[in-house]
Amino acid sequence: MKRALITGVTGQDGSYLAELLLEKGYKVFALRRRTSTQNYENVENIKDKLQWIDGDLTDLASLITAVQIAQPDEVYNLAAQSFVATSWPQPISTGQITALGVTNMLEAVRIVKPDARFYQASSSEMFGKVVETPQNEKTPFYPRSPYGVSKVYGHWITVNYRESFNMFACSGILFNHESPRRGLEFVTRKVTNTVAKIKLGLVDELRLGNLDARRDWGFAGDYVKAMWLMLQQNTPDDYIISTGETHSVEELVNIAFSYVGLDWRNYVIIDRNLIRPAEVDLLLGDCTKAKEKLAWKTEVSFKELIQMMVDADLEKLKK
Ligand code: NAP
Ligand code: F7E
Repeated sequence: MKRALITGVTGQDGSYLAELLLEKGYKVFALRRRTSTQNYENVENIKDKLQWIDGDLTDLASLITAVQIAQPDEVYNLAAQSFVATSWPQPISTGQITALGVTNMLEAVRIVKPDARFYQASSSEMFGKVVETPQNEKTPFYPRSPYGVSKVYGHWITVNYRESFNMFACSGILFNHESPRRGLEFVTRKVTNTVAKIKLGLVDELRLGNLDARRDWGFAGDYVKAMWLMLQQNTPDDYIISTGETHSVEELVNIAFSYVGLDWRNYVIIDRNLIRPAEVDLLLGDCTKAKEKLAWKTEVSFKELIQMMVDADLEKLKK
């Protein structure tokens, strides 16, 4: 039985990845940080099948202990302060978790179980003010937020541990991916959740920032399969994971409102407080390498994804 340690299991990706690894017969160890109110919403169905270990990405001692307990064959480092907008008011804690936290996790693995395979959750936010379109594994980074800067550090320290210590360390550069388990403050879920509330007569407006921003949005369930595939290869490497399509926030809004028979123009209000200090205007990924080397592909279209999320929010709210 293979053993995996996942950080960030209570988040969107961690919950899908844990399900995938359990299905594959892994023993799954889940790092959980202490919070006043524990939130297991995303892992309710598998909570009792996971081996929980208390720890925090900013606490190296806890990570060393976690690796000692788990003795993992594979480590998936998904934990992060992942909300870009929060990284401006909290740049230091974002750096401590999302940047230095990666070194802490790599050190724990290097010290206790250096032959474990390591996955780092890197991000298309590293491309920021893009220098070319589409973006591929060789596109230079130009991050636009403290979050993006932190992810660039996490990416390069992962590459550096691979080159310095010969560790099997991979960096997955994932473009935006969403699902009914997405946090409520990210734009897709904010839109689908509010559309469902409007449809049910619970609220009558949706406040948004920049409708012109464009993202390459895919389905999280498809993307965690790529994480696993990266760690099954003969050699460690870095891969772009994306759909190869880009859509604006306005298109997202239009699809969600139209799906429930409403015109978005009657409900959306532009709130200048939601405009970011520096924006990432356009992301579009070229995942040719992942398609060819990992035989990975995305299975859910953008429209299907948004409709799936609206349906799930309607169902949750009706309950
Ligand atoms: P998410 O839903 O925000 O989940 C983040 C997870 O990290 C949560 O389980 C959270 O635990 C945990 N965490 C936060 N701070 C921690 C700390 N100090 N110690 C231990 N755990 C901590 O994120 P996601 O969307 O699943 O994304 C997973 C990873 O991929 C993140 O690293 C993110 O930056 C990266 N990424 C995401 C996307 C995307 O589009 N989703 C794209 C590229 C890269 P609590 O429950 O305690 O808060
Ligand atoms: O914003 C615009 C906003 O917060 C998308 C994280 O998972 O993906 C995510 O980061 C776009 C931005 O995601 C609102 O300005 C307009 O241009 O959903 P988001 P993100 O910043 O792209 C990357 C790949 C990650 O790695 C991150 O961890 O939508 N936007 N109006 C809005 N965004 C939000 N949140 N709320 C609005 O009201």
